[in-house]
Amino acid sequence: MFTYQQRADLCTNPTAKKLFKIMETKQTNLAIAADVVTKEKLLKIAEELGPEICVLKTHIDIIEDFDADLIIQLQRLAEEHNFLIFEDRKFADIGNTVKYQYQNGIYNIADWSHITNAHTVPGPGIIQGLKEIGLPKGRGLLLLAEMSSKGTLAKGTYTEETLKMAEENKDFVIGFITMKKLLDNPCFVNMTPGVQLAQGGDTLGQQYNTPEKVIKKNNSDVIIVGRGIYEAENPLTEAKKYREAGWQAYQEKIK
Ligand code: 5BU
Repeated sequence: MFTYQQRADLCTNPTAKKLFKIMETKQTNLAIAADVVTKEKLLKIAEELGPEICVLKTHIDIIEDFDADLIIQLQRLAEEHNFLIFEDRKFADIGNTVKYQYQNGIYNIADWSHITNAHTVPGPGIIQGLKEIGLPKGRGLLLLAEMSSKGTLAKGTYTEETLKMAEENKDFVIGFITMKKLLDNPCFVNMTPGVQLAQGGDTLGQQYNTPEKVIKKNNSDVIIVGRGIYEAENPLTEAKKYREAGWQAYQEKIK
C-alpha cells in the first residue's frame, strides 16, 4: 500500500503529482462537488471550503452568470488555498470535436481546469483528442470507469476496456471516476462520487456510500461530496466532518 506522498514521488504527470502532494501536505482526500448555479455561491464555496479540500469539482455550464472574472477568482482561490480545479465535463464525442469543446467556446476549460474527465464510449480517439490539447498544458484526465448511479451501463467489459485505454495513455490519463480501486498502478488516482455520511440515495438514481466504505473497504483515494456538504446548515462544519472521516479511513488503511 503506497502513501499519497510515495505516489506523488512515483508519478510523472504533473497534475497527478501535484494532487497527491496536496493530499499529503494538507491531509485531506475530500473533493467538493460545488453544484451551485451562481458565481457568488461558487466563489463562496471555494473561499470557505478551500482550506478543507484537495479538489474543487465544478460543472461550469450550470453557472447562470458565468464570466471570465469567475475563472480568475477561482484560480486565485486555488492558489491561495492549495487545491486543484476539476471541471466535471464528461466529454463524450469523437476526438476532433472534444478538442474544440475542451479548448474553445466560452469556457476554455483547458486553460484553467487542472483535471477533467471523459466517457470512453467513443473509443480511444476521445483520449487522443483531449490529450493533444491538455498534455502540453500539464493537465490530467480521469476516465469514467464506473458511475455512482443506479442502472449504470459502465460495468463489465465497458469498465475493462476503459482500464486498458487508461494504461495505453498513462502520460495523460491520471485515473478514474470509480466506485472502487480497479487497478494496482499507484499512479492512477481513484475518485468516487456518491458519498454521504449515511448510506442511501436521492430520487433520481444517485446512490451513496460512506467515506469509510469508499476509502477503506473499496480502496478509493478521493471522496467527492456535493449535497452532503453544501446543503448542510453549516457547510464548513460538515466539510470538516467529511474531511476527518476520509482522512481517518486513509490512515487506518495505510497502517
Ligand atoms: P452529490 O450532491 O454528492 O450527489 O453530487 C455528486 C456529484 O458527483 C455531482 O456533481 C455529479 O455530477 C457527480 N457525479 C456523480 O454523482 N456520479 C458519477 O458517477 C459521476 C459524477 Br461520473
